Amino acid sequence: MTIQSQVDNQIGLITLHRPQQLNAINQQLLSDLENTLDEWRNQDLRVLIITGAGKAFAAGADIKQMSSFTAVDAERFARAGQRILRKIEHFPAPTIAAVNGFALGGGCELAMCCDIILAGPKARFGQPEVNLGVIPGFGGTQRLVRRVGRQAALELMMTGRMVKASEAVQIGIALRETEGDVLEAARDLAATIASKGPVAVRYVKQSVDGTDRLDLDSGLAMEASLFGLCFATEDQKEGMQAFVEKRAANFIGK
Ligand code: CO8
Repeated sequence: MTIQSQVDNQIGLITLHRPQQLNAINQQLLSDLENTLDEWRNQDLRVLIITGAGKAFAAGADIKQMSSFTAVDAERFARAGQRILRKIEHFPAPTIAAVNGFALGGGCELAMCCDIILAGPKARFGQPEVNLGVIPGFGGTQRLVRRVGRQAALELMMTGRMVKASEAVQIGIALRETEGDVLEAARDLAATIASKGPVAVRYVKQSVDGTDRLDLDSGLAMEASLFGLCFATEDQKEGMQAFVEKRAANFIGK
């Protein structure tokens, strides 16, 4: 297997696992990733964390595999990658990328599909495809612009420059740089999110995702509907009752 997956206290952890090749994303890894996402999609996960084994998060799509691609192979690979990364973006539970090292090319694109990116001290982000005579193919030209704006995205993609964690935070690729182990920080963040009302957390994501495709009035209407739906859950009753009784809420996700 090119990935390792485990679930602990309803927090799923996917570790990209081709450390000798800096977790370069090949067809097998994409397929293993898709199988796990499909399997976990309908499980009651509260958070999904993605990280990399060894010194990389993922140093991009597998250049050795791609070097012999025809145009048709390359388009197919890009489409498969985009489809699978979209599954991460649309994963029902919140997702955290714990970027432990190089997140380059397809690796940076994968991280950008997660709701929150935490950058460890050794994290390096970049879209170096132009060094190879190609462009990003797993959504980089679209998602990097949305994260950092057109100018900064163009500079990064036209020069292939790598940025350290601090600059990644400053321009908006990552949320924050962690002082110590990034996976530990991701687990702490996941535990905090997992302790909240799980249905409400999912609705927050669903509502925020609407900003990509809805005008403000439609987005507000969706928010109001989801707000109303919360009142059909046991968790809303428990959450408000617990507040009144000055105790911690015991959410069950229903
Ligand atoms: N693909 C395949 N193998 C890789 C990759 C990669 N992207 N990155 C690293 N490796 C391999 C190296 O070849 C090496 O293997 P070996 O020991 O067998 O020679 C091993 O990992 C260790 O790498 P290095 O010795 O190079 O390690 P360094 O610490 O010296 O350097 C770097 C680390 C700077 C990260 C360097 O490895 C590097 O520049 N890697 C390539 C980065 C890159 O260009 N990534 C973008 C790839 S293109 C892409 O992602 C497009 C995505 C969209 C695809 C669309 C489908 C068509």
